[in-house]
Amino acid sequence: MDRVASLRRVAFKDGEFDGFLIFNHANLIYFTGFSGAAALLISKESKPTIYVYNVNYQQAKAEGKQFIVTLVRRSSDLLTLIAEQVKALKIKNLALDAVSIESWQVLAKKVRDTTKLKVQGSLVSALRKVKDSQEIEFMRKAAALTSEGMRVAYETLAPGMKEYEVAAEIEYAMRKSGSYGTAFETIVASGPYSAFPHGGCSDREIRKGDLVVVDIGATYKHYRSDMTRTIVAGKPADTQKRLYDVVKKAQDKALEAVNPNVKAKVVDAAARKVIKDAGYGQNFVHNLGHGVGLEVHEPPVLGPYSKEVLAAGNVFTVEPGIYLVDYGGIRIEDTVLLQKDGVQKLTNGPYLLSKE
Ligand SMILES: [Mn+2]
Repeated sequence: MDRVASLRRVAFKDGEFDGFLIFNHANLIYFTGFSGAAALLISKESKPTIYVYNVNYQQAKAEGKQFIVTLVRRSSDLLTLIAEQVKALKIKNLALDAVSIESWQVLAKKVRDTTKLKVQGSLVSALRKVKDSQEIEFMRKAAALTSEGMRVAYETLAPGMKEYEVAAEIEYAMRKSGSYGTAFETIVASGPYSAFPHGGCSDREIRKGDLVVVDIGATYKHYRSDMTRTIVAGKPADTQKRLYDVVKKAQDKALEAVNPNVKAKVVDAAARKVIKDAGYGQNFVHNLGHGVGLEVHEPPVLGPYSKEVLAAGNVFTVEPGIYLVDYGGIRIEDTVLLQKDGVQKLTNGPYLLSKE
């Protein structure tokens, strides 16, 4: 309910809006605490209304005590119910977080005599960027589960195994320790596939000496985590070690640059400089990092063109990489929390290129 109050504060303060309609799934979880709502209508004073289909109605009544729960019957229609409520509450300027073009057209038509619509999702993402203490607690747990998965990755990975077998062991370990599910599709990308940042996970057999990029995430109570280590199956070669040291140094430099009020692009540049100076500037083909929370990719973006300024309460990844086509790739990633007094890693694991 606090979160609804926060949105009211930022959205209604100067009178630009007197209503806010939430459609985005992650935003609905953020405000309601559960995943069954189809929409949420927040007005200035009255209790917020959540709209739910029959399948989620009982759960919504049980878990959504601070909301008016409106059932969307099969004979009725979500946008009609919302339009009726918007009119009943005399909302004149309605902000929406996100909406399909189709729904926009239908809703705009239904309220055309009474209400102006405007998409203003950035107000919600600004709130979601700064995690509260409960969110941080859940993200610490998700990160601990992810770290456990990585521990098992080091333990299991060996030449002769298929990529999916390693993924299965990791996912099983995370799940058994309490993960609600994977935060995204597990990546175990070996040999030449490690050179593709989103190299996936296939039935390829891992060979001795392969670089293997392991990019995994657990979920806890809707909150996600994201972590990568690159592991050599067997004994690492000198070139592999040299590349690894560059990527590790890039991550260290980026973390040194992180503090409240620093521009995200400055942090990206700190990592990028290390990789560029080593001669691999062209091979770091993605942003340094991204926010994590209810979604695995959310604001703030840490990249060369980012306009974000980092702030206490942000949770994001720091994940430099070097990718050499036909050779392989190396990425090191941790999910970190920025607090007033500095940055803290939420994911924890060794920076070892091999267990040997
Ligand atoms: Mn990531």
